[in-house]
Amino acid sequence: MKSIIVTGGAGFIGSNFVHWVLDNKPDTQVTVLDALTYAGNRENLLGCDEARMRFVHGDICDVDLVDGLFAEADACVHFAAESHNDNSIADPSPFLRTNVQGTFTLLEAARKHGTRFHHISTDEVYGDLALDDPKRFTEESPYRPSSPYSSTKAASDHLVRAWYRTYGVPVTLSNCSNNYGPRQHIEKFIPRQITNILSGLRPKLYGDGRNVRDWIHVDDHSSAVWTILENGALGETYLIGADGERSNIDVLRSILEVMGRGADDFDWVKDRPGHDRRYAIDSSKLRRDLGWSPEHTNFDEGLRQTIQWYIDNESWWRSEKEATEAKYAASAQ
Ligand code: NAD
Ligand code: TDX
Repeated sequence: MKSIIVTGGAGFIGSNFVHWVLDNKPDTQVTVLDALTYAGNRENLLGCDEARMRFVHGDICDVDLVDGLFAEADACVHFAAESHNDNSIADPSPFLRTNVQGTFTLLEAARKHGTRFHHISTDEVYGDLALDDPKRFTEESPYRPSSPYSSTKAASDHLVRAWYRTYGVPVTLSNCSNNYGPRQHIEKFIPRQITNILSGLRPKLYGDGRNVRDWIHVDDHSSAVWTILENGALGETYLIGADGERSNIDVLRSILEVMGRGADDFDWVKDRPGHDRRYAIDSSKLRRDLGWSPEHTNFDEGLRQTIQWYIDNESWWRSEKEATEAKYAASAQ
């Protein structure tokens, strides 16, 4: 992989992936294609070796721009998306455009140029599990998305699979669990609570707080994606996860403890409509077939480092805080 396009490379996971590639794969050139929506930040790419990273400010729905970039690249790793469930409930329309129409635009370019295409998706396409269910999601789990966000991600997965089966586009897909780490937008659960505490606001917990998410450090997501890009079987889906199931209230109490606050120093707020109860990933296919394993499996340590990153980088998030909280206040969350 000498030359790759990374869509959404100025967002949370995409930018961490770009840094990971530049640090670990010295022969690879990266072209970032990103529209810099509210979730994208050019600063996320500061420190990248500019001789090996080109930034293109543009939209994945722009057919001519996408065509030109695909004409020159060996592969595309497609992270760009509208990614936040709560936003998708308030206004689904940009999710349809970017997640569905945008993925279609990229697939058509991959078809024309025969470009290797890796699609980044989410465990949320499989719906949710009961808290007491011993099962975890596998590649065979039925699609059962609950939210406008996850249904558009499911739609994009189906497009990618169809472009493989019908046109033979050389694709792979991965569906990953909840990521945490530096540079995650402060609308998301962990950074929202950290930056609330740093702003003198009380953290906010939805519903009964018992919903479970399966946390993975963003650098483990990056290493898994690279492994699939290099060695994955074409047409195949791989689930990515690191056995990190935790209830939201447990995660919040860990944040409160590390930040020196009391265990009950938070507010219970209105639940998310359609709120998925539990996600849990069985990643044995990826581990068995491709030999991948996660490195950052100490969640408490990863959480401490993440909290420290938000303390050290207040200028990165401060200007977004008021507007983000105003959006939540409008839905009593
Ligand atoms: P993010 O919201 O932080 O970043 C998305 C990026 O895409 C931003 O830089 C934004 O500017 C860009 N973008 C949005 N619309 C665009 C468009 N039309 N054209 C070009 N660029 C556009 O998202 P994230 O959390 O980093 O998620 C990245 C990918 O990973 C998404 O596909 C998401 O579904 C998937 N995913 C996320 C998680 C998670 O825990 N965050 C878990 C599994 C899968
Ligand atoms: O303030 C909050 N309080 C709260 O209790 C927020 C923002 C969230 N929550 C809950 C909702 C979820 O159960 O925390 C959990 C995590 O919420 P999010 O960070 O919004 O993540 P989630 O909805 O689980 O989706 C994430 O993981 C899968 C990503 O945002 C998706 O892009 C990814 O596909």
